[in-house]
Amino acid sequence: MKKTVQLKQENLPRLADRMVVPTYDRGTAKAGIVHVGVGGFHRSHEAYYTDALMNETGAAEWGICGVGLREADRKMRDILKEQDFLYTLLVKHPDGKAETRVIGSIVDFMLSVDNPMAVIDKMAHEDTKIVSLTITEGGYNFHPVTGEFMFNNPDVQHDLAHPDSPKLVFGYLTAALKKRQEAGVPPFTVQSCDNVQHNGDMTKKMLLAFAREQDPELGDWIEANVCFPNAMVDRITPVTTPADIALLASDFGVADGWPCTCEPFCQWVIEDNFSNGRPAWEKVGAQFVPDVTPYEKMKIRLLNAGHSVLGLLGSIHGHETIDGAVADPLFAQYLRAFMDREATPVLDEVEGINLDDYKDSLIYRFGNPNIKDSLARICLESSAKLPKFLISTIRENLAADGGIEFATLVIAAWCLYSDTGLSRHGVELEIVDEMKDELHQAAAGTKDDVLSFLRIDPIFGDLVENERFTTLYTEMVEALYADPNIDRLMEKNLAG
Ligand code: CS2
Repeated sequence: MKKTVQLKQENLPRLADRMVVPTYDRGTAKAGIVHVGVGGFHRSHEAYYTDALMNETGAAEWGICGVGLREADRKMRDILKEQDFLYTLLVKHPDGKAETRVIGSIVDFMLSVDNPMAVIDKMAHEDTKIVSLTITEGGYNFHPVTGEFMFNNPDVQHDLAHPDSPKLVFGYLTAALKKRQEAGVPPFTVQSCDNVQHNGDMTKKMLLAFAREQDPELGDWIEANVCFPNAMVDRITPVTTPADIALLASDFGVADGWPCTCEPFCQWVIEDNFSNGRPAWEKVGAQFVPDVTPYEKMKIRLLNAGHSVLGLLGSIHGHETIDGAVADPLFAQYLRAFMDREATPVLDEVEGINLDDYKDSLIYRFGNPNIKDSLARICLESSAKLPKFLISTIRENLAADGGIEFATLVIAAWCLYSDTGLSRHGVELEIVDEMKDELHQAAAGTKDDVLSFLRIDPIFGDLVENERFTTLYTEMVEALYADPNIDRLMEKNLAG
């Protein structure tokens, strides 16, 4: 048994016989990318691609400086800092094999809460060519129905009043771009890596709304000079567990305080639209295409929505993980029927992709028994996810007279879930959502007003006025409240 070695730069040579380690010179790597929102997904995806590229070509100008905008980011920053920002990526295959590699592309990590100006200066530095984002679906601050920037968010008001110490990403981007404009430094690209359709266009629209409110001329300069590539991002990345940390120590002899686990599959389809250069990520598997629209819609409406279908129905049933849910034939059948009958009819063609094969591959990926992606993670922040993943499909099917039964049951289940916070067996569910109280209150009103949950305007908008939808929802929510046996209602949809 090998002695356990602490993950650190100076120990990399000792670790090289146990796993793949960076071969490039991290000491001289510049941070060409500043990334806001270093969580599991960034670490399994963009940081992974960038590390692979640095290994392949050196690419010393494309290191990553992580930025955390929340106090909650301190824990990861502290742990990563202790290990020179290195971490292990643990790629888990369905057959039980685990591949490990040490990722070295993150070369620094700053917390804006400690020093907002330092973060603005870092973004404004001429070495920074790209500011990339994983700020979650909710971070874009747009109204799901109107698509407009929400100025009534108190943090936005704070940022407009305090341009030197903002709280939100738009305040940072605006302040940094202003400095670059004043100093005559070319602007960075703003690259969204979140599951939002047209994520680049959406980021641009939101940033322009905010920047124009602060300084209309700067807004014009941003519009004319800054690129916002759209992208489709994909890699299932469950929450790191103590078992992952223990496995690395026992099987590989590595002490890593916060490794990252993920599935083998990985995809990144990006529009080649950058203001100030970019890494040659195509050398390590990313695809550059002229228009990413069909890819992103396909991924969000099938994979992410499929996750939400399993997540909410599965939570009420009492399943705990995605692989557990798809191993249940009723859930597997329901998922496929949702994809085939409701999600697919409103998708566009994707050149070179056979949608049936894509759906088969999703079910295979979801079934990976070593990923153990928890339904609690999937249901996290459903209020930000469902409008983008699922409710858009309902809207488009209502407009096209398509089927809505499979998706509507998920909304009814979400209401019960938000109201009782219990599975059908009375087991307490872990609900984490920025709108948790509002969701709970609205759901609890169901007994007096059956449409109470649908009256949450920033989620459902005018859907509450659509009779076809509300009639079906009413039937389903009444049936669920009478008997939370979700399986019976799933079977009914499948039979219908
Ligand atoms: C998941 C995503 O958050 C969710 O609900 O659907 O995190 C999903 O695992 C990734 O987008 C996969 O690429």
